[in-house]
Amino acid sequence: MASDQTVSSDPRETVTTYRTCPLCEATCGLAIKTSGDEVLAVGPDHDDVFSRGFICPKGVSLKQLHDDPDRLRTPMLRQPDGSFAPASWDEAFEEINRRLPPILEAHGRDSVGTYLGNPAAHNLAPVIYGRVLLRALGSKNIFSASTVDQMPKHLSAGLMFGGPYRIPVPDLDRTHHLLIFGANPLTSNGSLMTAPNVRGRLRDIQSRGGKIVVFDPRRSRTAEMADEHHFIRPGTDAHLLLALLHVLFEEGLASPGALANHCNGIDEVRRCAKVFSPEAVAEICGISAPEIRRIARDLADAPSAAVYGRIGTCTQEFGTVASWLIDVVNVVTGNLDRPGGALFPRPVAGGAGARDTPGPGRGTLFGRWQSRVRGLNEMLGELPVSCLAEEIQTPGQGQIRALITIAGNPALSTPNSARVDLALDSLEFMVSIDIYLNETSRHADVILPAPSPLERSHYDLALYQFAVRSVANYSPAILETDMPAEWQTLLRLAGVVAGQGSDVDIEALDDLVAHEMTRREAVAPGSPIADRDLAEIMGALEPRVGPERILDMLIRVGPFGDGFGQDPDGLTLTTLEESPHGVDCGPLTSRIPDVLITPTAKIELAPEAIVADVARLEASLHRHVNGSMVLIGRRDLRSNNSWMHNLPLLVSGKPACTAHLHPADAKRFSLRDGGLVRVTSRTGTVEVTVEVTDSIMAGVISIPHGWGHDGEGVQMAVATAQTGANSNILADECSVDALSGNAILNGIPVEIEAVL
Ligand SMILES: Nc1nc2c(c(=O)[nH]1)N[C@H]1C(S)=C(S)[C@@H](COP(=O)(O)OP(=O)(O)OC[C@H]3O[C@@H](n4cnc5c(=O)[nH]c(N)nc54)[C@H](O)[C@@H]3O)O[C@H]1N2
Ligand SMILES: Nc1nc2c(c(=O)[nH]1)N[C@H]1C(S)=C(S)[C@@H](COP(=O)(O)OP(=O)(O)OC[C@H]3O[C@@H](n4cnc5c(=O)[nH]c(N)nc54)[C@H](O)[C@@H]3O)O[C@H]1N2
Ligand code: SF4
Ligand SMILES: [Mo]
Repeated sequence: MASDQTVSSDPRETVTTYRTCPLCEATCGLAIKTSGDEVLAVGPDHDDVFSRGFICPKGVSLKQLHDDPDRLRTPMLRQPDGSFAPASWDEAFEEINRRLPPILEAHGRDSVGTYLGNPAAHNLAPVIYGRVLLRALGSKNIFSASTVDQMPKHLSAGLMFGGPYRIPVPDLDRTHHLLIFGANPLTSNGSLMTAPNVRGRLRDIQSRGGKIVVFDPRRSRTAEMADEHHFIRPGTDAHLLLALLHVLFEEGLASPGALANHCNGIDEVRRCAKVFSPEAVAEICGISAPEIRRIARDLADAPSAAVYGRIGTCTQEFGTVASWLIDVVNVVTGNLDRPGGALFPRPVAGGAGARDTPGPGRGTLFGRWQSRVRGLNEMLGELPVSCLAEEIQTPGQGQIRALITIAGNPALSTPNSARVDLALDSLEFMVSIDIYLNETSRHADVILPAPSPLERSHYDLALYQFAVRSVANYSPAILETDMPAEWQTLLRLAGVVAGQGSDVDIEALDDLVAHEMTRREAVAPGSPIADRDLAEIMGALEPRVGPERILDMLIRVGPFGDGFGQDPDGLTLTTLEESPHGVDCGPLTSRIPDVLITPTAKIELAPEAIVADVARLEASLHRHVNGSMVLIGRRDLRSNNSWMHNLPLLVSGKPACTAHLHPADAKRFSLRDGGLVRVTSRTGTVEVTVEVTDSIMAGVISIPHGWGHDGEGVQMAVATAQTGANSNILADECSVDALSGNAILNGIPVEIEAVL
């Protein structure tokens, strides 16, 4: 153990350990005080190299999460009368092995679907071993939270830069001008932009004379601290971004500089922007033409600038086009790939993805297969979760008859959740790997729990891929458990679906996985171990097993790694184990052209598929702006999608699930503050308490997602007692972003009326 951790052999003595918070993308350093197996307190790690003492209330709540009596400690088996009873791990796996393989045998691999939820991205086990399970299963019916989240960004980055994970992030710590579209990092703590303490980092922009401009239909906490906030009508970011490009081209302000040599398609972009003059979009966006022109000029004048967009730009009607245009504006203003602009991250354990390789790559393939019922395209090996219910409910070859959910709550978090709920109920068999008996897992036949965050090791393999600096922080488990680790559960399940029975040799399977992943790294372009003997490399990783072995390998072949002896000063997992506050490998640096892996080795500024979708955007210019209402979401600092509402610390005080409405709309619909509003969309109706506020645009109603824990059988006493409704009853599974299949969760047409 590292020198500055307090160690003690007396179990009653207080011990402080440092670890990274796994709850959101900010990767804050926590200091955890324990005595024996009791958690005394969770506070900030002031010496964390990245967060330097910043944390939010969710981090503090890890103690309550660990202690939560409703958190599952043993597998749960459905009984003949429909109730659940605790079971041993062997019993649980025997039941799975009795029920799942016959379905696969009778109906083929596609008859078993999988849904991976958000916490799976914050957890080494599913990030590494989830893939193993999916490969063993071999089903096309793979779904995840990505298609209610960021798939449009993967698609645009894949087409522009060649790799779906080559997503530029704003260089927060050096930029002079930050344009934020549809993100509220002061509340969300940042997304596709890993940066703890966004407030501090934004303040620093202001104190070095820079400016922050926010476009949001709500005056969010981020908008409040910004230098400028523009209310924008939901779903019109692409219109505005094209208008900004229009001005940049028209006024001769486009200045890609050296990037011009690395781009195809700038003229095509110019053509696309032609009809989107500020005058043409002003009414649609709700921002005046002179303002749009000024915003474009300010952007061009800034010494450095970055445009950044998130949930509001992805989960909307023109998600892919808007996500694309954000990077196009960064290129056209010369800000992509330069300090102070938007840079490609360089993750420490990034493996091949973090390496620069000259010359062309293979690019990214999408749409290799389609969903059975609606014909929506595959992206990154998965299908849009908006199709999940219909794939369960529609009979025929390839129908989903059984489902595995891993750290996901689609019954609350995905569109038309009333239908999802019915669909889950109709499955022949369902397994949930989950820490709660909640809206989704209540439909399962077997629930397999996972250790608490303090009982497992942690490294943000996924989120560091979007970090604004190259940092690395590894946290060992600090408390013991007799539960199997989640990676072992995933491998055991992989054994079952591979037909190897309920008690596969986990160690042997893990050896295979580690061997295969290392082999793949060895043959990847530019690999530092290309000429090495694989057996020797595997030997160097001993005696590590499980996620640690693979993590060590990824760090060592990564851009800062020791290359298995090639650079004695390079990083290994051991270095990180000796650095409980993390290792900082510095700010991001330029990576173009060698980061590009498109077939042309250039930035494809005008990918054909996306340019074709601009026609749909053009058609929308002729829509009338009428008096109808649209629904958007919002996030609350003390909430985390649907799953942390059982922690008293996070739900005390004023209810979070309210409907924000502008005073003019309240008057128009005879609604009063504190009264109930009935909100109806094509898919359903909810009733929510009204909060009248001028922080929201007229014509827009905002309800946060993830609430409504009153379902029968949900075993979350605190959450169930909270008021609130499930806003995804209103989200329409039939309307998706045309290109990516991503759900539209913002800008949903609704009707509202007072509940009398
Ligand atoms: N209307 C609307 N809907 C949205 C959004 C929106 O903005 N508006 N946002 C979308 C976004 S961005 C996302 S990411 C999704 C999130 O939706 P999901 O990915 O489905 O995630 P959650 O709803 O947070 O549910 C997480 C589940 O993981 C379980 N869990 C927590 N920790 C662990 C663990 O360590 N191991 C295991 N096995 N399970 C664990 C929890 O108990 C819970 O069941 O929601 C989406 N839904
Ligand atoms: N506290 C907290 N933190 C979280 C989460 C959480 O649930 N709670 N969830 C985590 C997850 S999974 C994710 S993906 C991230 C998301 O991170 P963010 O994207 O930063 O989070 P949101 O708060 O959803 O911000 C989206 C903003 O877009 C606005 N908006 C809605 N529609 C539009 C539109 O059409 N155009 C524009 N320009 N704006 C629009 C909304 O008003 C909102 O302020 O947060 C992560 N962090
Ligand atoms: S901001 Fe995110 S990472 Fe930091 S303490 Fe809060 S939940 Fe944890
Ligand atoms: Mo998300």
